[in-house]
Amino acid sequence: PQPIQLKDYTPPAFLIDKVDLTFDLDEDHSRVSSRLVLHRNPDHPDARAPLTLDGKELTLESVKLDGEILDGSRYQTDAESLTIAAMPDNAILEIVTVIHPETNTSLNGLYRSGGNFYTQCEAEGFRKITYYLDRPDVMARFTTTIVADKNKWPVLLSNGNRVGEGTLDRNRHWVKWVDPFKKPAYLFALVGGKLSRLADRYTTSSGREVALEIWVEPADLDKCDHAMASLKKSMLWDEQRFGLEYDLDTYMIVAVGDFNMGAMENKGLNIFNTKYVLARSDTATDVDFDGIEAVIAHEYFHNWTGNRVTCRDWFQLSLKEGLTVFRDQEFSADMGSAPVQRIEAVRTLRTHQFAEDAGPMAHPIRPESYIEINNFYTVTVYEKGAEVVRMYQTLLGRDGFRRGMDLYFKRHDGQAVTCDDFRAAMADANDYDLNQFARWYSQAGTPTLSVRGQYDAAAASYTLTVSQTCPATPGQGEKLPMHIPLALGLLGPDGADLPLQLAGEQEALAGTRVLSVQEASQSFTFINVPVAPVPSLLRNFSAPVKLDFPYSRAQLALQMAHDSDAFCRWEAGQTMMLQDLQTLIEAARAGGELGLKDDFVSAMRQVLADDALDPALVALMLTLPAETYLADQQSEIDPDAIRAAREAMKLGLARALRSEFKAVYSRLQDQGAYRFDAQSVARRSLKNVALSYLAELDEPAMLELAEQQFARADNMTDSQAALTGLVNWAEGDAALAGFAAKWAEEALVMDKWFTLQAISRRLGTVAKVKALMQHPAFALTNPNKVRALVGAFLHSNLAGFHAADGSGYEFAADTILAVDKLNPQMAARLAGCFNRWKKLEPGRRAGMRSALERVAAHAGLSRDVYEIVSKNLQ
Ligand code: HT7
Ligand code: ZN
Repeated sequence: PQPIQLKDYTPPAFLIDKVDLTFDLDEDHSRVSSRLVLHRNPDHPDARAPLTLDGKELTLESVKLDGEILDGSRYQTDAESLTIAAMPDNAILEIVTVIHPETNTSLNGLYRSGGNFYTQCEAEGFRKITYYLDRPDVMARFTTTIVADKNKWPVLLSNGNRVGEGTLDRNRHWVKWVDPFKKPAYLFALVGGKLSRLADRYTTSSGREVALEIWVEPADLDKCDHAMASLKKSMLWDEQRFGLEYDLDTYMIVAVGDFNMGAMENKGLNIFNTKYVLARSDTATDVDFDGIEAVIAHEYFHNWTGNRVTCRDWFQLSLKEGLTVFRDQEFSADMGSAPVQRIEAVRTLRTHQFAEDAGPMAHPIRPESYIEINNFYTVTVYEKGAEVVRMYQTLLGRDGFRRGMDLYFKRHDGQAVTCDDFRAAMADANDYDLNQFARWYSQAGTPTLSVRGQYDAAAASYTLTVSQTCPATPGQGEKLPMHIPLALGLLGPDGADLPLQLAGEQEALAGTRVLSVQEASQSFTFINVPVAPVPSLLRNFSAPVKLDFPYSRAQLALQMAHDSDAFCRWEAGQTMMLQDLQTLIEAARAGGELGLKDDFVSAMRQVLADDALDPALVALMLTLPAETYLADQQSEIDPDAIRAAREAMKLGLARALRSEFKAVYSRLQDQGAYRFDAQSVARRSLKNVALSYLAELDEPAMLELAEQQFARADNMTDSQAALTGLVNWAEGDAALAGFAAKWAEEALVMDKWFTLQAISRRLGTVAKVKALMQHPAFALTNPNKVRALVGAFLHSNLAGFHAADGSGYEFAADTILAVDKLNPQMAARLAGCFNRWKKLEPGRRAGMRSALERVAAHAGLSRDVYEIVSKNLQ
């Protein structure tokens, strides 16, 4: 397959003003009739260009041009398109196709799930429904009529407003929808089936009444309240923070159990993975509740950042995704604890995006080429994209960022635009030069910011020298300096912030300030600094970079105890933890002692004893980095040494701080009835972190704590935490069996059961995962199940997947090939498990290479998997 290149972008030859669709849905096929009103695009370079419509896996029944049926000589089709060479400048084109949602396992286009019909059209699914200009810069007004059996599919939904309905012969009925807003085909949606509705209302700030509807399988109606509350909060927040109101009379959310991603922002008719809608305190954890709030907000926010203003082409994906993730992160920060949200976002970025940036799939947030666009819905485009948007706000301030957003909407409402248009709005609204900032869109790789400090006692000045480098990435050898906002403070000996005054400035400012780093190497001198300070750098993680500063252990301990910036406080603890884990990994490789350092243990003891700290922050400070993150810090990965080191640290801390953990656990144990609010979540998280340490101790009394919590828990957060502690011991077997028996009918809870075992150090083996794939609750066609069991094992169980006998690699290859036949997009996600292969020790490297080669050589491999394995083998 040939890559598609950003530099080859050309505007479409035709534009579509209006689309009328009629769907005739049935059990063994469905018929789609479309009527397109088109005109030639004056911006296209060739005024006689043919019309080429995208179409895949369609059976064409008829083509009519301006009322005349075309015979086969007037158009051409191939596997991916339909072309009409002789086209008038204005035309009405009517096309009838037959499709097979009932056998569509890709979950892309129109498909069936649990008997119902659902669509997924982003990025290029609409072409599996009918022939169309399936590209985001073609925006049209859609009308959709759905015809189906009244009993089998009583609820028929599409975008916009319902304008009519009626009955037909043969027990069939129809519903007609009109979407008044122009939209690209990727935002089209249709749902048909037996669904129940939770209804509510929202009045916008200008007084518009909006009907809110959440549609789910009838048995799930009691799990929609949190999603509805989250939706209303999101609507209010977007009005208050960005002055953005909802624009249709109805906002519908539909939940489906078979879905490739988290959710989809189709205009007026969002389709969600059930995982991001359904929650009851006994079935969903605090993390699930948080995730639902964030994803509901994310999809709602897309109505402006993505739908009203969309992307010109898929290379611009971060225009809508980076911006919308930034918006949902800001929302979550306002709903809960801002520092905790920020630290969690940084953990995600470091664990997943830094790894992507350092591997064979590294790409800038605006990629320059792709083979399969579905492979570019990545942590780089989403999470690093959000960091890039955040940097505008850090450089311009909140008000400046808002001015830029206002100008962006004023200029581009109703348009399909580029990342440069967004950057221009930010620059123009603030009269700020963002030319160098453009490199964040074109350069891949994680920059390293090396900072060195020099205190001059005689001059009472402190000079920071800041240098930046960025490693080579595939296809990009040389990198130019980036425009980096470096937020910082200076701490005095008591850990308090010193006033900050740069040379040449008249006054000192308190707290944090943002330096604009633009050169490869640059110095900043602070004056009137009374003592040698400890620099508190990259506050609130002001840029997606790696920081290198030679902190002493004492300086780290000071920051951990006193830094006014919660991120830096956490970061100091992480730095110390990583240093010691590194020492332990080396010791494990050399077969040495795996003991902990006293200063680290004391620093952690102090964190646990600090009553003034938010318990959620304490919990985060005590959470060890993921095995995969540790692997990414190694020049050569030894999975067993990493596992041994991480376990030694956990057990060492559990032993050293046994009484402290016990006290924290007892203090936080009794919390009354479950509540989902920031304070309760924080207390539960610390309690359960304490339990996770205590459960490491090989003491019956400690396991009894977990058993009691498991038996008594009235909520899934506590239940899952207790089970997690138990599964590593034989006692876990009875608990696992009880859990499965209780929750056999709850698909999302069974996902947790699969994941717990897949990542358990005791149970997470190839043999166990294979056995679990035979469990009646598992299905290879269901992405949630595949992610929960196979995905968790391949991506999150470093030592299990990298078993020395290579069985993990053979299993991965077999499963990727099996899933590829059903759902290429899912298979490509699994194939990412090979991305670190070149860094493994030689024996495992050879095993991974041969598994990769086996997949690459497989006949009929999808474009999706081909792209991942071929880039790995380059
Ligand atoms: N914009 C949505 C992306 C998405 C998607 C992409 C490819 C295939 C399936 C998909 N489902 C959803 C989700 C979002 O970012 O909001
Ligand atoms: Zn999105």
